[in-house]
Amino acid sequence: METVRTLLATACAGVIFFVGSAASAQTFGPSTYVQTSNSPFSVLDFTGGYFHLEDFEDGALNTPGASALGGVVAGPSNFTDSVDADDGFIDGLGRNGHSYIANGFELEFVFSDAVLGNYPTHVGIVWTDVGNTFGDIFGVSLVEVFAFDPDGVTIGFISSTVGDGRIDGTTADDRFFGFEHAGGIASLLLVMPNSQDWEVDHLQYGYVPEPATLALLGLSVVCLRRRR
Ligand SMILES: [Ca+2]
Ligand SMILES: [Ca+2]
Ligand SMILES: [Ca+2]
Ligand SMILES: [Ca+2]
Repeated sequence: METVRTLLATACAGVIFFVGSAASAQTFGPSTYVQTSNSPFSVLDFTGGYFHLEDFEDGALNTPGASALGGVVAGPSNFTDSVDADDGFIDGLGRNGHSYIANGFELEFVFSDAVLGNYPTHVGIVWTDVGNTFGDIFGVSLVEVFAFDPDGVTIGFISSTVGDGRIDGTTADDRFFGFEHAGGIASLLLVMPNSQDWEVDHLQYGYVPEPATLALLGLSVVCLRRRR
């Protein structure tokens, strides 16, 4: 019994330490993306949670629990840079699909835990075009992606050079950026210092209930009871 008590006391001290320490997100990409199966999230099991993918092909951002600060759905047109497969053909072009165009230096996607039940543990986006860059090489430029937790703390950051020197819907340069964070991701901020007409597509977000988290919650309850 004494051994059990010692083990439990050690475990409880560990729980308090773990719960009190901020964790950073795991990052994914930038990686090539011409169709949904290129997503690193496509191999994950979201059973018991949820997964939503917005490809904008119905002309609207309307998947559950996601909204945007800035930007608008665009396409089809000779300059639309949708994910390649969205128009039915993987042919190096996304002109006949729909994308989401920034219309500014920043674009933020925000997730609602009230609608979703839980903040997503996985969030990703495909950067499809950098637009008319200035003070830089035409159609090639630095992009920045930030992930924030429910407290507004930055938990992940990826920056990379994206673009193929064209703005007319070519897809070889399209890149996936993603984050995984067990504590939840409340928003995704995209920043382009050198362009205002850049495009993204395939906003995707999911929640995986983690057995480790559930076990930790159970242990936390035991610890709280012991402290009373
Ligand atoms: Ca839609
Ligand atoms: Ca295509
Ligand atoms: Ca699309
Ligand atoms: Ca492109």
